[in-house]
Amino acid sequence: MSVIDDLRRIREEAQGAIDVAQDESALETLRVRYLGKKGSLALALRGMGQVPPSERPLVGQAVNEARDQVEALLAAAKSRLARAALEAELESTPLDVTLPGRRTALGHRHPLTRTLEDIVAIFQRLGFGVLEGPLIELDFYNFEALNFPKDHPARDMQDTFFVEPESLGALRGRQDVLLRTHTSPVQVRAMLSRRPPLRLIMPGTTFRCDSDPTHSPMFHQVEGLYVDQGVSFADLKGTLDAYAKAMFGDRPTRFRPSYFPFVEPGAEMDMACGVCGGSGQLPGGEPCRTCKASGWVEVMGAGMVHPNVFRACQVDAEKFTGFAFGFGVERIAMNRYGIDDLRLLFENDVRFLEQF
Ligand code: 2NL
Repeated sequence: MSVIDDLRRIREEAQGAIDVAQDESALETLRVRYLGKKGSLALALRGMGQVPPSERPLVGQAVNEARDQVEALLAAAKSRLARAALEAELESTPLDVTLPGRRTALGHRHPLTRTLEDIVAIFQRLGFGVLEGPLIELDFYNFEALNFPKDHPARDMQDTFFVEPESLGALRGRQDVLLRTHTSPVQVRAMLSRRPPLRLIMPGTTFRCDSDPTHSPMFHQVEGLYVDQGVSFADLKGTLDAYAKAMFGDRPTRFRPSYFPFVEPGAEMDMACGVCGGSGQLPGGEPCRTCKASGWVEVMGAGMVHPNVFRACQVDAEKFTGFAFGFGVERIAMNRYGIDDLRLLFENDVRFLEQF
């Protein structure tokens, strides 16, 4: 029976070839040669035409058996090769599992960011939301709406970065585009776009023409605003005292009269000096340099929102009152981390930053 003979010959030949195959691609070539659509077994099946019908089931069964056997040989060879490859790798590249791992260098947040996040968290606990706004502003939001007189020195090119009218694209030619000098324009935008009650802090980057060991042309501020019916100076004192105690520890605060065009009355909040404990003197008896022997350090400026500001921001000054405050973030971070030159904060020298 020639088909059966063919099948045996094919199987024997396949076994010989599979036994000596050296890699998986050789096995694949053999699989195609014997089991493929145009392979030896397929060819043998064509001989079925000559097989008498009565013997066809028997021959069919023999073809199936031959196919199963070749498949089994291929599978066995494949796992033999995989095992051999693994053993070869284990012998050639010894792996020392006792070696300590390589530590990944972890970065950390910038000291200024950490300070800012702590401030924000405290005001959030006191019920304030957080709002941000554009860094490039219009004179209206940065000065006009905040009751700055037309000839106020802050509006001078000496103090404020104006954006070149040639570089303004759609706003080309305008003389009133500037880098915000404080975060107050965000509060103006908040009052114009929302209705009271407003209880918001506005952290962010601000810009002034100033550069020396204590001034950077780019710096950061947090301002806050609380507008509702019946907000009083007592609310201002209680809120800001609670912030100062949460941020700096349980120390006395005091409020002194001060002037800002956007508030009336205006005040400066001081806190007992953390270095001399408020005495103005160091243990040795020499005067405390941190508070210039006064026993107090400035924490922030604040005041009741000026009626002119409410008018410009379309808040009904007959119905609503509000307090606002503002302070710089760099000075707090420098104090906290003992940094003596503000510019170090912005040089991004890793040798400096990794100390915190
Ligand atoms: C300071 C003092 C202050 C404000 C900021 C403010 C904003 C609006 C209305 C009223 Cl829209 N006031 N902000 C008020 C008082 C003081 O900042 O020394 N900042 C560094």
